[in-house]
Amino acid sequence: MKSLPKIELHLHLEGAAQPGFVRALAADKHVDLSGIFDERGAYAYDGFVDFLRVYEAATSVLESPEDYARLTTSVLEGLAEHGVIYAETFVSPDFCGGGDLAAWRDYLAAMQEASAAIEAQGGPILKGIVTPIRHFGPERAKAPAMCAAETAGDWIVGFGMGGDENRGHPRDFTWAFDCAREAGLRLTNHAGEWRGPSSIRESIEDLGVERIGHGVRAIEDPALVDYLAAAGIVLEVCPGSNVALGVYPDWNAHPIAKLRDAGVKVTVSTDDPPFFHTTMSHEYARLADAFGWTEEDFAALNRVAAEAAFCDETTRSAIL
Ligand code: ES4
Ligand code: ZN
Repeated sequence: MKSLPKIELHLHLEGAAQPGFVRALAADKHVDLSGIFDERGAYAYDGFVDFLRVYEAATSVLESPEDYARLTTSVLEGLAEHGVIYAETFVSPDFCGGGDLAAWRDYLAAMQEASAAIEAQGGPILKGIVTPIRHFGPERAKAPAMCAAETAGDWIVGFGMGGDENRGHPRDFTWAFDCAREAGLRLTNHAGEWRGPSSIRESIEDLGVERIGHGVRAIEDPALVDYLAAAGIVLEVCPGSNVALGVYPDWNAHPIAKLRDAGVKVTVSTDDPPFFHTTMSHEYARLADAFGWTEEDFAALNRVAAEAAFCDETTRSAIL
């Protein structure tokens, strides 16, 4: 599975930091992060809201553009080991400079340089999606939207909200999404993971997104499944994340195969791989076990992902 070429569209940059990477930074800075690891050194959390807390604690040791450059390099080296040729990563000005545009530009330059260096060596291509954090509230989503609008271009290609889906409604964030759209950014939103079909419908109707982060609970509404298929809305499905966080009890119960077979454009990603003890090769292997997917299925999956990628056409033709 490792050698098959793979495209992933839903990867949180800090969420891809290996525990060892975070522990090394914490040791350098004399920060005590022992509370977020278990006895074997893995991230330890209890459920989604606690996951977000541990995630933010781990992120707290990433304090400078240099730290993000090191993180970007380390993440891309890990992706290369699993055959990933192209990835889109969620990055937040909330974590990179606290929403300040000048600071964000420095963080962005560091990530972009690290990514260009890896790409120049024949490694994976990386693009960024600016993410506001839903549980920080609609007011705090405005700064990331303005940072995104100001830095939209070859590397920042999209805008997509993460965080706690149970807080508020997509429509609370229309200002931020309108700002990003007007700057030419492509849009996605986390929906249909912790809330049901209405959350997906609201993301499409109220925010105008063309992709949905997760979206798997569309399966609870057959009319919505038909609509997603007809409209060509793309789902960034993260099955290992869903199983690890208990959205579904096991891989066999996951709806990805049913969604695909109903004509919905599904793609596969890892979300926050070390938190969920997964990699892209692991996702492919579990999909092969659970649903009998073959190399042909994975090639088709990657074509859908390449078509749905937010990059420009030159990059798309390089990954198709
Ligand atoms: C998330 Cl804000 C954030 N970070 C990482 N993973 C996530 N999943 C949902 N929101
Ligand atoms: Zn996510």
